[in-house]
Amino acid sequence: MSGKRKVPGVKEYGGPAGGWGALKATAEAVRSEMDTLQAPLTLLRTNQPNGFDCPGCAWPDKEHGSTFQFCENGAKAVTWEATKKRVTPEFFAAHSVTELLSWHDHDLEGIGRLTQPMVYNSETDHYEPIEWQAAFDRIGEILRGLEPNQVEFYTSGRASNEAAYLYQLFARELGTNNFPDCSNMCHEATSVGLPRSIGIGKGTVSLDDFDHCELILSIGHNPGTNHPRMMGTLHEVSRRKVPIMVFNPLKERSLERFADPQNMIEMATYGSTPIASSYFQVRAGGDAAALKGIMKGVLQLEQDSGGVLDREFIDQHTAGFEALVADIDATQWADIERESGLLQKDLEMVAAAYARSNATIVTYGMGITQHNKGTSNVRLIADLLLLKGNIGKPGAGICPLRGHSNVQGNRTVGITEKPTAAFLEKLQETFGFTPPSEHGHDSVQTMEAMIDGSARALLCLGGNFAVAMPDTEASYPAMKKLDLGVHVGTKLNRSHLLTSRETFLFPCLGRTELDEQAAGPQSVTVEDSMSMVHASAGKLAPASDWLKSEPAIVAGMAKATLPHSKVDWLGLVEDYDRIRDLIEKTITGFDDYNARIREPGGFRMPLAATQRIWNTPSGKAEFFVFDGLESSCAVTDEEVLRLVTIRSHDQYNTTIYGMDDRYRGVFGRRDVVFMNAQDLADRGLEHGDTVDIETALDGKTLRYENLTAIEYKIARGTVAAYYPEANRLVPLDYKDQDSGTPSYKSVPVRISKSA
Ligand SMILES: Nc1nc2c(c(=O)[nH]1)N[C@H]1C(S)=C(S)[C@@H](COP(=O)(O)OP(=O)(O)OC[C@H]3O[C@@H](n4cnc5c(=O)[nH]c(N)nc54)[C@H](O)[C@@H]3O)O[C@H]1N2
Ligand SMILES: Nc1nc2c(c(=O)[nH]1)N[C@H]1C(S)=C(S)[C@@H](COP(=O)(O)OP(=O)(O)OC[C@H]3O[C@@H](n4cnc5c(=O)[nH]c(N)nc54)[C@H](O)[C@@H]3O)O[C@H]1N2
Ligand SMILES: [Mo]
Repeated sequence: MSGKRKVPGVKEYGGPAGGWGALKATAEAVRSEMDTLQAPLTLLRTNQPNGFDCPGCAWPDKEHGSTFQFCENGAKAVTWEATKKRVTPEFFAAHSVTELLSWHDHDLEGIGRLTQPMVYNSETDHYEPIEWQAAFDRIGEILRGLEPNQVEFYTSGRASNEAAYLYQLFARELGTNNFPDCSNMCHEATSVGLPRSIGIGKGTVSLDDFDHCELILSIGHNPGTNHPRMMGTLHEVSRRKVPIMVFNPLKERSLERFADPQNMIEMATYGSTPIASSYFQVRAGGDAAALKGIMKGVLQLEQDSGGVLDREFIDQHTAGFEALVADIDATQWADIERESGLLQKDLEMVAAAYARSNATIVTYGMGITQHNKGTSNVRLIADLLLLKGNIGKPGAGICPLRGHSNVQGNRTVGITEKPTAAFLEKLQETFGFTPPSEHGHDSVQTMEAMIDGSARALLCLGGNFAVAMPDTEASYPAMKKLDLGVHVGTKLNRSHLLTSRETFLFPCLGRTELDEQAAGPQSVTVEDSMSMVHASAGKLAPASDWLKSEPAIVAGMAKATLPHSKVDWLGLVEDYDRIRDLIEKTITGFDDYNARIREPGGFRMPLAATQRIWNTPSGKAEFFVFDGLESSCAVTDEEVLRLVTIRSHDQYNTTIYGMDDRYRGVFGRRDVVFMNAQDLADRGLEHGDTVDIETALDGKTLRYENLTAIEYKIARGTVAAYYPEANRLVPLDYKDQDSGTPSYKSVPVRISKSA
């Protein structure tokens, strides 16, 4: 940020990521949210064998928490939930819903934990307390009056396996597969793309592989903020002198330099460790071209000197190699350079490193999936790995960084709008009702059905659906058209205030809290990014005596809705072992579920591809030909930029912990757009100017006005603004056609000085 003028709240950050700044931020999170006596013990129980799973992210734990792993953003997630602040009925009596809608998202969640079940009274415009049973009965009455497919069952990926399993059972017994979930906005491209390439929709690496890899390609993720415990791993890898090559349009500090708070010497000397050995500022949406460039370089090296490809693996285990080679041969360097924004010589350098490495891991996140061609991006990563047999080999593999702490587990236990016939048969066999086989709605389809009026009820097991979804101008009013809204949550958010004709707000236990049922204290289970399933048990006294667990709330609604149900809902909630027995019966991979989660660290779900068993139609790993170079839509107009929407360091998705983004040098504000110096100059703009952004797509033009443009180290042609505010600029139908994932990372926009 060499900007000539001073811009309020914008100041270059010179230090490494992590370090003392991270410790200071943790202390601040504890001070502002928690009882200082309780905090240290609670934080120490994070990710410990008898403790709870951190609600922060889905990165696994080394030997499942034999030592305490410090993590600033994990601490923020824990203290935010374990806060001493409370939202009481008196609070709702004092503030109307209309008034609360004018509050900032940070302040809404900041008032504390929800404490009692509430119902919206449209005459007074206030939320009022209601008894649990009365609420369940009324919900049952409304749902019975609707067609099953008029009801949408949203899940945000924090729900436990047990809660999610009961939830899908409820929906399917009611008669719908409408399961919009946060995964539809996140790693759906992985869930759709990877099975086509390697036969499973999950990553293939385990933490051990990072101890043996010889190269890491890190594409489109920001671990210092979003998977901070991964920084410990990258730090170790870097100290082993293993190259880490980063592809990201923004210079992210944690990928440049990191001081590990666990490392006493680094802390004492204010030292740090470089993370990226090379940093490539790819254009947003330019990854497909970059990946093709790397493959072109690899194939050239094979031609020049041989011995680069794993021929034996390709012959024995893959299909479609020749077609891939033909496509890469036909792709011209000039086109690759134009679309990726990177140079041939740089991509050839990556290819050479890849050719030399005997074990490569590719890690990736939202920079790959949230594009028009997100599924193709994922498959191109698989192509690159398959060329050298880097799947099912120690130290190698594909590593999608999942989002919510149990988003992967939710999918495993049946939260999907496209269930397999085998799973539905198992449900029928086990429970004796006929589940619907017709596919249901994903998140975008749900919002479309809400907008056109065909959806009448939305149940939300966590999350902040309307705010997380694209096109705010359309999504907010759509919430208000429903007959019924039900929100199960820990904290108040905007979706709760976009009230339907009847709206219920249910406070639930969080991960940190003791869950006491008839059979005693309960554990729930979760699955991390590396398919490890383990138990999680909170110890804190619940935020209020009224709270119910998520399984209990789901069971309460189901029982009240389905008078002739085949499921013993309340019996299941008495002892979660009974829910796990049913999961074991109906889903493969959970053998001895109850016994195995009692082992510290839990167990790993079966991952066929790691054994080089390919559950694809051909029985082989399939190379994929992407005929094109664009991950995004083609932009030919020089004026048009690509907008990526990103997370600050002080937020968890739609939860805004604070207004700073320390590593990017933004403090006390979020109304900024990051721009390349040349892109500013080309528009006659300067660092600090007030600008308007508008979409450059056919159809409705979406606008976001009065942002401050700031000069940043970002690829030319790419601009960035914060999610969720920038969702007003993402059209709902602008999405990956294969997976339905909204293209949150590549919206064509124009930027001009505000009038
Ligand atoms: N503290 C914290 N932790 C979180 C979350 C949080 O909000 N806060 N969210 C959780 C969830 S649900 C998720 S899904 C994950 C998200 O974790 P990430 O995947 O890291 O998510 P983002 O911050 O959206 O953006 C990722 C990075 O992609 C880069 N990028 C954008 N466009 C492109 C592109 O076209 N190509 C490439 N190569 N890079 C690009 C951005 O510059 C940014 O650095 O984190 C999880 N963990
Ligand atoms: N523009 C843009 N939009 C995006 C993205 C982006 O990168 N750019 N990312 C997308 C991604 S990857 C995702 S995953 C979605 C996230 O979408 P969601 O998962 O819907 O959103 P969150 O902000 O994680 O949900 C926050 C709320 O969850 C509730 N909550 C917290 N803990 C618990 C709990 O233990 N139980 C229950 N029941 N509720 C709880 C609280 O009430 C809190 O207000 O957003 C998507 N939207
Ligand atoms: Mo996510």
